[in-house]
Amino acid sequence: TVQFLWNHWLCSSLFVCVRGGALPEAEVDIEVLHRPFLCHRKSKYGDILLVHHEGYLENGTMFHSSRTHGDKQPVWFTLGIREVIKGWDKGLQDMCSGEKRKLIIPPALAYGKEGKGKIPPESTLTFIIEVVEIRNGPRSHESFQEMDLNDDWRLSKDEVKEYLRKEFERHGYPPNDTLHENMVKDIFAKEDENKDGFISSREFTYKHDEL
Ligand SMILES: *[C@@H]1O[C@H](CO)[C@@H](O)[C@H](O)[C@H]1NC(C)=O
Ligand SMILES: *[C@@H]1O[C@H](CO)[C@@H](O)[C@H](O)[C@H]1NC(C)=O
Ligand SMILES: [Ca+2]
Ligand SMILES: [Ca+2]
Repeated sequence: TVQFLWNHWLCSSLFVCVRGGALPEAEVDIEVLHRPFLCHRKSKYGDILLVHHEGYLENGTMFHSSRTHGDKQPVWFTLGIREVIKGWDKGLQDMCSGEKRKLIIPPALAYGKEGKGKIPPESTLTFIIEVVEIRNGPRSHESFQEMDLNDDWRLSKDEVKEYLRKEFERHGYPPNDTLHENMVKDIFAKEDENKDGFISSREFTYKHDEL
């Protein structure tokens, strides 16, 4: 994060970012196949999305379908943090819950020169993706407010622990005090930058920049 922020600052202050370079960024071709009439919120960087997806190679062969492969369940991922291929991060913004899109993703935003598993090198991929649910990501302002039980704009260790307990419950895991204690220690080691024993809203949300 520090490295990133440093680079970021450097880029903006020099007005030129070397990494931005001369090459135009590859684009995702987006086609909206279905958009629900009611849309309470749209997906944005940092949100957690639950999606069903089917992926196709250039010759039309389906290489994956969440509806028929594995446990046949839709999958959760966080938008915009490279948890998935870049093409998804770019192509799944501003979506409503229930919306369905077709994305055509060039290799540079998918598996590139190497390919992966069934996906040959330099493949342009087509995905049909349906968003089943959208939730506040761990870095959202909403999440912070939800975690800050006493509204003092900082997270205590107890508040973070309580949050972990609830998250475990929500995902169907039994709470585990030892594990939560350890996680809280890890979290504070990384997030409590000024070591005052609290995660301030600034310490919490600043990492948005990483997205
Ligand atoms: C489509 O391409 C993949 C990967 O190159 C190959 O394995 C598969 O046999 C091809 N399918 C057809 C129908 O040509
Ligand atoms: C709780 O977490 C600790 C530390 O990760 C682990 O060793 C232990 O087996 C867990 N207990 C239960 C009941 O899952
Ligand atoms: Ca608090
Ligand atoms: Ca702090």
